[in-house]
Amino acid sequence: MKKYINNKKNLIISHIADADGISSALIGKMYLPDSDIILLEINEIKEVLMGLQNSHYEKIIIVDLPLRKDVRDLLEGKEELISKIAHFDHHTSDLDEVLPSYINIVYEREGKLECGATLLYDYFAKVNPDHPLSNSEYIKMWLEGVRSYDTEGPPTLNPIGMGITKQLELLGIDGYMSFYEKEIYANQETKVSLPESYKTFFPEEHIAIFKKEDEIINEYIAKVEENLVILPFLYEGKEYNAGAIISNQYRSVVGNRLAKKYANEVDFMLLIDFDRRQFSFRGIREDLHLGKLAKAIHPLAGGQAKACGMPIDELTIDIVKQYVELFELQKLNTKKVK
Ligand SMILES: [Mn+2]
Repeated sequence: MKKYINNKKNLIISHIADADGISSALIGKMYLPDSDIILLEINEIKEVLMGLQNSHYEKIIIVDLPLRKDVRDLLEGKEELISKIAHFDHHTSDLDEVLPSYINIVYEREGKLECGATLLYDYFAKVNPDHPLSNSEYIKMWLEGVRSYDTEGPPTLNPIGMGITKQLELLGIDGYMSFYEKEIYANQETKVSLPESYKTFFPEEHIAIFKKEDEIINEYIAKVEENLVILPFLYEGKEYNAGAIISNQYRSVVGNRLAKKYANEVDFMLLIDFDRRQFSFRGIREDLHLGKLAKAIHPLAGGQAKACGMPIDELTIDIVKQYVELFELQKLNTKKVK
């Protein structure tokens, strides 16, 4: 969790885990400068909201974060707190449930998948049509990159999205926010659509580092791949094979790349991240909704069809145990062969 608290009038709560959440926080801050910011993981929302009863905040914007059942239960009856909340989310895993009216999930519009940052920007641009940011072609292009990466997996279509995610890793959260804040103001007057080119959008020195980073990622993937274990999962009466690995970096790239590589052997990839105490599911199959599969295992799981997560806790620790057992077995067998 990362907090920027300065006794401001409003509060923006967003997702710490990726470029969508961080970009959303920046959009919020640029339209509502009088705001504190909290960036957090999905399982930290409850704790933060508990501390916000009777707070001085006038408006609480919650973006790119699903408000799962435990959070909704906590909010039940707390009308004053609820009345301050403006929620913008695109995660689909709770859509089968009966949701209270303060929950605002839009995952698709006009055939396009939305992300947290596009939803928040469209809202602010609509409410403030004359605001200079509302007509910024630069912002639209930047957010199209964020959207593409957040919702469409590794963007074959939008190289800007891929670069943005690398930039976030490169600059860190504060560096990313101050870089885009500066760029947005510098490009405010640009009225024509900039060319959607990787080369003109990013500073040259960033591109050079991205290339180096690509090499590092390739090495990283080759290393974690050695720990791949096939774990069976039962879901709706069918058995699915997960390609399980321990990995705490580059999770979307690692997950997607290995899901493609092992498409014949596994139905999806399962990344075990001990640092974040999270499992990440990544897949490429069209006929398997990983968000729903994960939800059948843990009520606090969630996400989309091809990318989702769930906590590592007492409900799911057996998966880790099973991974370790199979991993040891596999190691033993490889030794025997040798
Ligand atoms: Mn998102």
